[in-house]
Parts: sequence; structure tokens; C-alpha cells
Amino acid sequence: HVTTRREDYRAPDWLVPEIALDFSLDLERTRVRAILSVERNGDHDRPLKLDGDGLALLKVKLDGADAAARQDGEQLVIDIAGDRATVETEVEISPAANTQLMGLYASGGMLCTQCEAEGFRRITFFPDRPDVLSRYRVRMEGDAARFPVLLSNGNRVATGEAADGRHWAEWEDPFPKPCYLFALVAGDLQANSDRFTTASGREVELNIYVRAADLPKTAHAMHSLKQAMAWDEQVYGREYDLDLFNIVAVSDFNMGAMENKGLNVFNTAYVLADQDTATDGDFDNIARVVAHEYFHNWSGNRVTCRDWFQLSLKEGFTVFRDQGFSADIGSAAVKRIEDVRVLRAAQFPEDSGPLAHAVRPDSYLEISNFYTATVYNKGAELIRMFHTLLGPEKFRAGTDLYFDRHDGEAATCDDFVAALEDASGVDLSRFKIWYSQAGTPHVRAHISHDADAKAALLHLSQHLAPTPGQAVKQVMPIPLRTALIDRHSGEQIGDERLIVLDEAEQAFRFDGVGSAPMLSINRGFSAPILLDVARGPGELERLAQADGDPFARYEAIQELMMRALVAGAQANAVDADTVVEAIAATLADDRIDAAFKAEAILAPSEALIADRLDVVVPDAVHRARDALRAAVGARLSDAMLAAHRQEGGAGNDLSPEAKGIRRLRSVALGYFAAGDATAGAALAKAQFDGADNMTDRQGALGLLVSLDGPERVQALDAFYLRFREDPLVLDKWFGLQAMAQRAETVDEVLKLAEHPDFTISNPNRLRALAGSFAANHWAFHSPDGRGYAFLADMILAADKLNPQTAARLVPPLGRWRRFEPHRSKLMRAQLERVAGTSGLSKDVYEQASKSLV
Ligand code: BAL
Ligand code: ZN
Repeated sequence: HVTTRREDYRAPDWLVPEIALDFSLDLERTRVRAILSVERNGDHDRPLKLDGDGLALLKVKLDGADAAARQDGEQLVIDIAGDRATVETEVEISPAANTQLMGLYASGGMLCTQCEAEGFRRITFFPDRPDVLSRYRVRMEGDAARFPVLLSNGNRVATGEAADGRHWAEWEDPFPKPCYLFALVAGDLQANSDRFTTASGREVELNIYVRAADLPKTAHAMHSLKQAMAWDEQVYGREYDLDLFNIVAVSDFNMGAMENKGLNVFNTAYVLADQDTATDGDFDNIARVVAHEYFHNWSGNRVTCRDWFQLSLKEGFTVFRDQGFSADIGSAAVKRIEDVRVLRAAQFPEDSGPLAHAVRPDSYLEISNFYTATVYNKGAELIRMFHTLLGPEKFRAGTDLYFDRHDGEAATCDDFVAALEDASGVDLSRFKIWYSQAGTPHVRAHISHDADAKAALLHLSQHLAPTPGQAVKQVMPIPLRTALIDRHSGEQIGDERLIVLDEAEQAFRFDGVGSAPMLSINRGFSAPILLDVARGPGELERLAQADGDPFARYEAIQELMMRALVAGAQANAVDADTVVEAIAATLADDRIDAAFKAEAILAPSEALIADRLDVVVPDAVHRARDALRAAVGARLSDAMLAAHRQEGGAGNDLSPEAKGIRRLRSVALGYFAAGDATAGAALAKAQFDGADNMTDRQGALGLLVSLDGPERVQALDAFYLRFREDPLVLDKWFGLQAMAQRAETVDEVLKLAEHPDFTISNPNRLRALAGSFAANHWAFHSPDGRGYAFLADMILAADKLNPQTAARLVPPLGRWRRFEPHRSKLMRAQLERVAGTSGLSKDVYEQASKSLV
């Protein structure tokens, strides 16, 4: 396995300004003819090298004559005398045999492609790197009955009939693009069609292609697309640039979706929704992902990445953009809480584990392994810090300059920062360390007060633990939105300040502070850090009701719970008093909405509690969380019941208010059931039976699966019978059982893996069972090690078909160092079994071997 290093980057030897592709489509045997016009780049005498992977080469021609090409490993090497040439190749591939779902593959009888990052080389020989941009002309021909719809990037320029019931279409994309943005789709699909008029008056045809039966479920995705197009014009001044924008939904897909130019290909999970089958969370995710892929048209496609180490250039920025969109169309406060929850759940563990890497990594074996929460979500936090430092106007001037300056180019993270600096006049050079230094900085804070001087002094220090390959860390600049709050009145003292901690230890003075204040810091989560604030007695309780920053207020309640839970896990007894009071006050507060209440009172997950412990004993964590929830549920049963019965969440109402009410209804019911399992089960079953929408139905079933009693099996069976034909809902059925908080969950999961509806070849189904289970802290860490063995079995079985998706399942085992010795040994043993298996893909090999170091 070869390591690719960022420092080894060299500009391409040959450019390919034009490519013409000709596909003769067939599920089993597809022929691909490619004509590349190539140009020598710079003064050198190196041959043309084209990447290929699993291609049966039929023919190579150079300027029309048979060429002396040689194969060197997976590359095709062609000597070219002049500075320009036409290279023609013909290959055969088998889409039906392509279980990796990279390149051209079959899904439910249709053909589609996935090329990012390095899938184009599985379609034809080509310099498969993002800094080679080409104009594409694509012809495809196939059986008219099997493939009535033939799509590629750009505009359809010609169509026609061919012999033997075949037909063809030709597509042309006027925008030069890297090959990872190529796409082709052929299948029996129907479109939900609509139009959008851009700010400058361009009429754009919009289509969402799905199987005919799924058409009624595309309205929300279409609505979201139009919202996203308008938002990008208003907020970033970005207009769509083609006359056509197509989305296609596919059931077998490794990622969420893919931003191919003018032809986005989506996992059905991020397109299809209706009231009966999709939760509010699903609806939100669809809006988010539709927007994300659309936003890539500028941040990714018009300006792309020079090399894959720059992945966060497009992903971090585009996640930041989709976060802004979701905040604007929903509740900004709740969206920020959700984003931070995802960061803490997915990225912080990455940053503190064996797979820690920088937002701009330095090396990889397999680039697919770097589509991570660090590159995406921490990358977005980095952009958010720039936004915070510059303010919205200067930030916008910076992104305008970036798009202007690099339109049609393959750029770097440094280019992005340079544009922000040049447009704003602000020096961001020190902040660039956030791109290169891995790990989550740990900041400690305390306040001292000088009554005579009427001044408060904020003392800050920072520490960053070593990560693999980075033993010594440098100090980081950390932007902290900070305010002081009066202990007695609860009022903010003076204005909020943006301070930047950029030394190992530093003090900041606040004047005009008459009495010892309370500290509200890292408001809005202005920096992605771990924070320890020295607090006086009663301070968190006070801030939980008084802090004017919604995020900080949420943090105060969560921190109260976290303290009780960590102490509880260590002492085997939970003191719930302060938490009960804080939750009671939060529920009773008329100034805050239901969605915020639901988020604020939700107990931190077991994984998050575990992250606070030096040595994790999963049973102790589980007991502590259960005990706290039970105490809250029992002592606040009336308030929880009232919240559960709150009116206003009509099933067809997708407003943020209605969603918030539904969320609070289920969260409150969860607490109520934790206090009284029997009455809770009855209420949950009533909610399940009476639900006219999937949010209420799934919310109730999510509770019932963890409760013992007849309702559990009744509800699961009813759900299965009703939705067994709907793959996305069946994924929920698998996932909910895998997430059940019961001692029997491991047994159930092992049984579910034998269920006739389980298949390892569909990534959604595999993630629903194995991915959900690995995230079920207590069950996965079953002391007999069966959870670990199951996951390892799944990884090894999936690796034979789909290495990329298999490798995504490795990280939970890589956390072995954090656990008590018995489990730690069992986890490590399974990792060793995986890493030691012969014939492993480089995807899984990289993740497993790095996790053992
Ligand atoms: N570019 C891969 C899928 C996404 O992040 O949009
Ligand atoms: Zn993306």
C-alpha cells in the first residue's frame, strides 16, 4: 500500500482540455470509448500516465494510429513525442459486478456513477486527479425500454433512435471540470419537474428523477432545492449557471449524495419524504443535503480542489454554508446546538483517538478514509471562526474575491485564506494553524475580581495533547465570544467581547465590574474546544436560567447534567437535585420555545459522558444516566406529562414551531417513561397507535424498543408489517432495534443480521444495523465482547464487497484505549483479527492498522 503525501504535490505533467466519452451501456458489459485531447504541461519529457482500475483494455490509439502503450501497475503509460496529441482508448467494464459502488454500477436495474474521489479510473483511463480540468462531451447508447432516461452533466444536445430497440443521447458540459464531477445515469425513472428563475433572469429547469412509485415523495426535496437556490443568491451572491439542474435518487449509495456538475446523484435517504414515512429529522436532513450539494456548484465545482489534501476547502466551507442555510430556514439557536452535538459526538472522538488527523491532512493510504467529521465538521468550524473574526460583511467580501479569483481553477486552503485576508485587510496567518494541527484544544478559565478597582480579570490557559504524528503542539489562536453576567440580577455587564486567546496563558481585564461576576464564555460555540470553567456554587444553575446567549444557556444546563452524570458514574449514585430544578425551571420558562426546551433538557449521551472519564466502565455510565433520567422523570412527572400533551404539533405542519412541539412531546415522554416504565409504555403505545406522522411514530417506537413488556413486540411487528416494502422505513426498523437500551440488544442484533430483509450489500441497511449498534454505547460494549466480534464480522464481510463502507465501521473499535482493561483487550483483539486478515482492502487496512498503533 502506497502512502500519498501532501508535500509531494507536483503539477500534472499532462492536461486534458477536452474529453469525448462514448458509452455502449449494458448492465453486464458496458463499452467505454474515450477520446482525450492532451497537452504537455511545462517543460519536461515525461510520458502520459493514465489511471485505471479494473478496466479491460480493448484498444489504445495515439493520433489515430495504434499506440505503443504499456501498463505499469494500474497505470497506462504512453510516450508522446510532441506537446499535443489525441489519445483514444476503449475498455469494457461490468456495472453489475461493481459492488464497491465506485465508478459505473447497477442499482435496482438502473445504471449510475460515483466518481469522487477516485472512481473515474474505474470507468476509463484518465489522469484521475482534481487539478486536471476538462470539457466533457458524452454520448451514451442503451436499450430504450430498460434505460428510457439517459443523463449526464451539462446540457442534452442531441438524442436519437438506434437499431435493436436502442436509443442514444449526447450531453455537453460547457464548464471544465475535474473527472470526479463526471456523472452518468441511465434508467427507468420519472421526474418531478419544476422551474427556477435566477436573480439575473435565467430560467432553470429542475428535475428530481426517482422510480415512478416514489414521485409523491419528492415535493420536499424540490421545495428545499428552490429555497437553497434563492438563499445562495441572497447570502453569497451565487447564481446557478446552467439551464438545467438534475437530481437522481439511488438506493445503493456509499455517501449521502454527490455534487456532480448539473447532475447531483443522491442516496434515496436524502430525497424521499412524506408525512407518513419521514421524521422531522429526515425532512431537515433532506433540506440540508439538497442545499449542501447545490452549494457545491460554486464551492467545489466552479472552484475545485487542487489535490485531495485540500478536501476541506470545499467540504468545510460547504458544510458551513449549509449550516447557515438551515439556521435561516429554521431555528438558528437549535441548529447551532445540533451542529455542536454532531461535532462532539463524531469529531471530538476522532480528534482524541488513533485516527486523529488535521483538517488538511498530511498523508493517506486511501483518500476515501478522509471524508471525515474532521474534514467536514471541524472544517466548517474553522470557516465559522473566520466568519466570527471578520464579521459578515468582510467575510462576504472575502468569499466574493475567492470565487472571482479562482473561478475555473483548482485551489488550495491557503488560496481561500488569502482571499479572505486580501478582501478584509485582516491578517489571518496565525489562524491557519487550525488547518494543520490536529486535536481539540483544552481551555481552562477562571475569573478573579478586584472590588476596589471594579475590575474582573479573566484567566485563560490552553493545552493540546499530542496526536499521532504530532508529538509537539503549538499554541493556537482561539476566538472566544465572552460576556460577564451579574450574579444577582442575571443581567449582562456591558457588551459581549470577542477575545482571542493566543498564548499558553493569558489574562483579559474587564472594567466597570462592581461585584464578582459570572462568566459566559465560548458563546455560540465560537471555537471548537473543550472548556473547563471554575464555577462557584449555584453558578451553573443561575446561568442555566439567565444567560442571554441561547447556546451558552444550553451549555449551562448540559454541564449541570454532565457533572451529575460523571460524579454518578464514578460513585455509583446520582445526585439529581440541581438537575431536577434546572429542568423544571426550563420547562416552565415561557420565554423559550419548545424546540429549545427539548434540546436543553435532553440528557447527554452515554458516549459523551464516557468522553469525560479517564477510564470508561460502560455499565457505570449507563446506570448513572438511567438513574438521572429516572429521578427527573419521577420527580417531574406532572411537568413531563404536560409537556407531552402540549397542543400544536399537527402532523402535516412542518413549521419550526410544530417540529419543536413534536420533539418536546417525545423527549418529555422519554423522561416520564424513565420514571414510570409501565405507564410510560402505555402512553408510548398510545402515541404510536395514534400517530399520523413518522416523527411521533418513530419517537414512540424509539422508547418502546427499550422497554420490556408486550407493547414492544406489538409495536415492532405492526411497524414491520406496515412498512416492510419501504426500504428507508425498514432501515429505521433495523436501526431502532439496534439502538435499544436493553440487556438483550446484542442477541437481537445478531438475530437481525440473519433476518431475510438484512443485506450487507446495501450501505443504508448495513449502517442501519451495524452502524447504529456500534453507536449504542452500552449494548456495543457488552462485557462478553460479542458486540465487538459482531462488528468485526460485519467489517470483514462488507470489505469483500464494498471497502469504503466497511472502513467506516472500524473507528468504534479503535477507541479501545479508553476502556477498562477487560473490554480494552477484547476490542483490541477484534481489531487485530481485522488487521491480520489477508486480502484486506487498503481502506480497511489503513483504518484498522492505524487504530492499533
Ligand atoms: N463530495 C462528496 C459528497 C459531499 O460532501 O457532498
Ligand atoms: Zn460536500
